[in-house]
Amino acid sequence: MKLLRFTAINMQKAMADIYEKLGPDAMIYTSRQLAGGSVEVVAGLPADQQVEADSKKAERVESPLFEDFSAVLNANKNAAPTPPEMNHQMIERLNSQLQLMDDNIKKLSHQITSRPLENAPHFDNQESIQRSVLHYHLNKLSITGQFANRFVRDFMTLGVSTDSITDTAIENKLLSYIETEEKEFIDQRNICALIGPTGIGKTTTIAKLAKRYISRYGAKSLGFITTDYNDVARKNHLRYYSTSFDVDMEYANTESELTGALHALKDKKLILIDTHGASQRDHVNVAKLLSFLESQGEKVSTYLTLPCNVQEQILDEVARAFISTNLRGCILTKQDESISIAPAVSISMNYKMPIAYICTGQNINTDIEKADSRKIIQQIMTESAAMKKTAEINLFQNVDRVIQKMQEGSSDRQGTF
Ligand SMILES: Nc1nc2c(ncn2[C@@H]2O[C@H](COP(=O)(O)OP(=O)(O)OP(=O)(O)O)[C@@H](O)[C@H]2O)c(=O)[nH]1
Ligand SMILES: [Mg+2]
Repeated sequence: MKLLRFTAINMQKAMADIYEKLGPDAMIYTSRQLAGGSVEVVAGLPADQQVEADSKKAERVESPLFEDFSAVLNANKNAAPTPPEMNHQMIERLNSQLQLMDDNIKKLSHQITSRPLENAPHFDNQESIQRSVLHYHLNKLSITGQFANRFVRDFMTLGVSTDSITDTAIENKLLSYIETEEKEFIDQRNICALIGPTGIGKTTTIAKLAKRYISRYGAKSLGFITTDYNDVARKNHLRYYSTSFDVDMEYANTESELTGALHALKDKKLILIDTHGASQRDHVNVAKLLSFLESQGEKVSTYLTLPCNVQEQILDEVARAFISTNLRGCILTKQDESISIAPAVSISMNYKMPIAYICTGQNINTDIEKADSRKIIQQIMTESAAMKKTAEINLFQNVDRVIQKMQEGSSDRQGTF
């Protein structure tokens, strides 16, 4: 067999040269990078094929190792034994290289095992399994965000076994996080403002709260304040409710106007303040609104309105933006338009905002209820079961579709035979 050495600027070029010179049966014996970036490849053809050396692109291998090796191969067509001294040299070299590699591997593995990796999580296998099981259970309940991490951290400190991580254990633990208001705020002397982004149901909820209040105490001791000056000129829904419920209403857009409005309504038992919606990303407007409400000191309690039909990350943004010294809790709206209330409930738990009410539709007479922790948990569980069912139905429908397609395909093929 003739061995040829090819040098080229890169491996692709070398391969092209080899292919051109030796054809598709070429066999590569060695390749190496040369100083300067070019490559050297030693290739040849099986002994029964002829090679014409091209001095430009390829040259006979001069190195003793390959000369001898080539000679050995040539002389060795019928598997004759290699010359013993050459064989010995090669084996010696290979052995010493293997020994060197073995030593290096040992050194590396010692370095890895003897030094703790920086920032590596330090929990044993059992603990990481428990964390995964907990996240799996929470995920089924649509609890996935920051609250899920907090829950898992807290749960792990109880030192439970993997077997004791059951739906019931999680349900009980969740129950200890959900805060709801013990007494309805409309049943006490109060000045409450609803805050949050636009279109999330603040005005509608105020109408619902007013209806609830009036059915218990009448309209006389109830007052409204609206901050929405722009809306007054067009069509203010609160003005409409104030007229139709016969509730006194004031406008306030500055701190001094708010002081005046509160003074005008000082004899009312409950004052509900409807604020204009401000995007959670409009920090200037939100800050203005919050300091406007905080200007009255402790007098005004604010409730963040959180729609249930919005992603948890967005609700998290909303909660972060609207946190203020006056924040007493939250009201969940649009539950009827959500798949699960878990994201909104998670935000309330994460930011420690007791849930006061849950709104379940557009009907101002019926679609509001006082929040109840047990009911909330039950609802999260029911929604999770419903989601599982829907997922199963979808899966079966998809399987049916695939089977149908396969049957159609096989009957098509039968038709062509
Ligand atoms: N399905 C459903 N719709 C609701 C609910 N609450 C409010 N809505 C509807 O949501 C829309 C917006 O409600 P608004 O009360 O005007 O919202 P807002 O927060 O006052 O909006 P801005 O004043 O523009 O900031 C209206 O069509 C309401 O009928 C609810 O619980 N469920
Ligand atoms: Mg409104």
